[in-house]
Amino acid sequence: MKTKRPTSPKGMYAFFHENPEAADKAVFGRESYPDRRGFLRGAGLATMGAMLGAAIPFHRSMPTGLIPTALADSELLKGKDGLVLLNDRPINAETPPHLLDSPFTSNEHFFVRNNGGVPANTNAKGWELTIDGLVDNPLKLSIDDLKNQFDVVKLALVIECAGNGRFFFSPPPGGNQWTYGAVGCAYFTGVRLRDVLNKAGVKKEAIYTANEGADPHLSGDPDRLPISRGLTIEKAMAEDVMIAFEMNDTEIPVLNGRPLRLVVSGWPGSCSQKWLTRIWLRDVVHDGPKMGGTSYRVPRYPVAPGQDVPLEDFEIIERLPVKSLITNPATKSDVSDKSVEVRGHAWSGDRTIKSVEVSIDFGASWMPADLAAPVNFGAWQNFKKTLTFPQAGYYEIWSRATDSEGASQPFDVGWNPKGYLNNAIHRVAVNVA
Ligand SMILES: Nc1nc2c(c(=O)[nH]1)N[C@H]1C(S)=C(S)[C@@H](COP(=O)(O)O)O[C@H]1N2
Ligand SMILES: [Mo]
Repeated sequence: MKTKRPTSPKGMYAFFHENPEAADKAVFGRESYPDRRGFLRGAGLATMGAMLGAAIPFHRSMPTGLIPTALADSELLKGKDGLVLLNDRPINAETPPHLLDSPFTSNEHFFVRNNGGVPANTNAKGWELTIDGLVDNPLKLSIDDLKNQFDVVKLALVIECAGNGRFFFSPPPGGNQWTYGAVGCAYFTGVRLRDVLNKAGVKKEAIYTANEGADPHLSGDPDRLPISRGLTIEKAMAEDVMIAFEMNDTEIPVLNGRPLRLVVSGWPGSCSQKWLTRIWLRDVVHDGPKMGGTSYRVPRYPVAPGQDVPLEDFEIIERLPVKSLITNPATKSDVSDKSVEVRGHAWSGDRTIKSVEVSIDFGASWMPADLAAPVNFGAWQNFKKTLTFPQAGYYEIWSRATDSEGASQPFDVGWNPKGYLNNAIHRVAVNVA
């Protein structure tokens, strides 16, 4: 009997979780033996070994449903390096903090958050962007038109998923269990959204954009969009909001939206529509997929962990809060010297960072770190500080950023139903020898 990968909207991760035996059958072409459940033997093991290009000496201890990391990475995360796969359908993968240590994020290390599939055609040639709705002159623009008709700018911009840090909320909200690495700051080259909107002539009644991309819905229904988010006109006109066609001076990786995407620094990453095909100007708050319900929305008042909140009490997330990330040393690493250079980045939506402080005594005292100015508005700011430890032992290095409005990171963050906006102080554990 022929078995194949399931075509349900669920990925292998969800499938294995719910029904490991059926999942084994789908992947390895046979059922697990009832008495040897979880042990891969015979043809299944040989097939997997062939796919990996090597025998698996410890196959007896491989749990049912375990997808070898090497397979998952090579198949799904082409062009990416060292990311941790959180889901395969849709593809979601985050960057371990120590791989974000360079001042800006490389294409290989930039995280991936998809709500649907990846478009089959991502060729720049023939790509068309439509600007329509409440504009005086609807536009259809090729990527060459964008390059030829508007000022081309290059800016370092942060994209962060609003669910970054969801893993740490309790009770655990559903969704991708992002820890720290659903964030990156890369150089994007493109044109300012406001220049394009000004050329189209935004009518006075327009209050919101509706952004659309070419990615298919996981159901396969061509009439459904996996996600279509929008921006207030005010944010759409900000100087750092960009329609980008290059990332770090080369093509945008397919998984990050080749050949054209929005980059909306400081607001939820979901606003940065990938595979961008249309910007539609509307006189209502956009109501596309993932604009309503609990998607990218939080209660407008503090709630208790696990509390039920009526939908009408949710509001759309706009700017993201002040945050910092330690990228060196890696957590749980050994520090052999009594001193170490702490490095990291800090950012705050629509604001700049005024200071970053670090602590090695659980926040009893704080030391200012050296903080670089942003290379442009919308970029994160790098910080560093050489720390000396008084004696050997277990330490935590904490970082806390304060922004231009005086907001700083809390130790504990209020819970919300979907686990958004976790901007708690970053804590890294080290053993000083
Ligand atoms: N077309 C499209 N754009 C999208 C998404 C998507 O699923 N489809 N995901 C959004 C979300 S939720 C985030 S956090 C960012 C992530 O950008 P990245 O995958 O390049 O890191 O893309 C946004 N743009
Ligand atoms: Mo996101």
